[in-house]
Order: sequence, then C-alpha cells, then structure tokens
Amino acid sequence: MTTLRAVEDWTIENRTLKHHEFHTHQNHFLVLCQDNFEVNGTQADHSIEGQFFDTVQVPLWDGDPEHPFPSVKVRMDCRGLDVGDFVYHCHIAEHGDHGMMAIIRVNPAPAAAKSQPEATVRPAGQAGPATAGVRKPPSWPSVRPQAAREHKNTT
Ligand SMILES: [Cu+2]
Repeated sequence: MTTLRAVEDWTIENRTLKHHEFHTHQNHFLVLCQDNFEVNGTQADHSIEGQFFDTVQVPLWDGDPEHPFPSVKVRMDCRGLDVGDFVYHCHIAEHGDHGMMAIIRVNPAPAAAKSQPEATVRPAGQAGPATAGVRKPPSWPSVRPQAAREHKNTT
C-alpha cells in the first residue's frame, strides 16, 4: 500500500533457485541498480540502470548460503495520476499462475499534502516522515526455497 505522490525504492531479491521476471502494470519503474548477480553466476546488464521499464530480470540465487541473494533496486514513482489497485507479478506465466502475483494499492494523497511540493527521496536508512521517505520494501517474491538463509534452521 502506498499513497499518491509517494516515491519508494524497492529492492527485489530473488531467494529462489529459479530465474524470475519482475513485472508491473500501470506504472513503470526506474532501475537503480542490480546487485549480487555475478557472485551467483549471472551477468548484469548495467546498461538498463537509469532507465524506465515495466519488466526486469531477477536471476536465480545459486543456493550457496555464503552468497547474497541477487537483487534489483527500483524506484516506484507514484507522482502520476493513478490511484487504485495495480498488479505486479512474475512475467513467467507459470510462476504468476502459481502465486507470484500481488497488488500495490495507491491511495489518494491526503488533502493537506496537495499544496506541498513533490515528495523527495531519501537514501535508505535515513529517518523521515512516513509520507515521503523511502520505505522498507515489501518482500517479493513470496515463494522461497527451503534453502533461504533466514529459514534454514527454523523450518
Ligand atoms: Cu518467476
């Protein structure tokens, strides 16, 4: 859930042993960076950083508990006109059909905020008003292998 005019940075981690394609409807996102691809055996295409897309590849994790999860950081910019529920899902149809699909709800901005300037983005970790700061991204995908590190000793 978010609010119109919010700008959020999302980190999409692939904690699975399969390749996934993060895909959004309605709103394109800005690709900020791709991390930990090489350590898991995949080559990142850094030419896409700084560009807007509705789909981005998030390659598989190699399953080595010593390796970080491959991730893509994107900027979700809700300063447009769109209010409502929008789908994001894995673009591989079989994965979307099996649950890798969710909704982002963009709520109208509070009336008091309408006279304020555009939302600003802060570096991750810096405190700020909840309406304009970078929020902790939702975890995605929800489908995780049993080998995912934080669940290794608890499942
Ligand atoms: Cu997938």
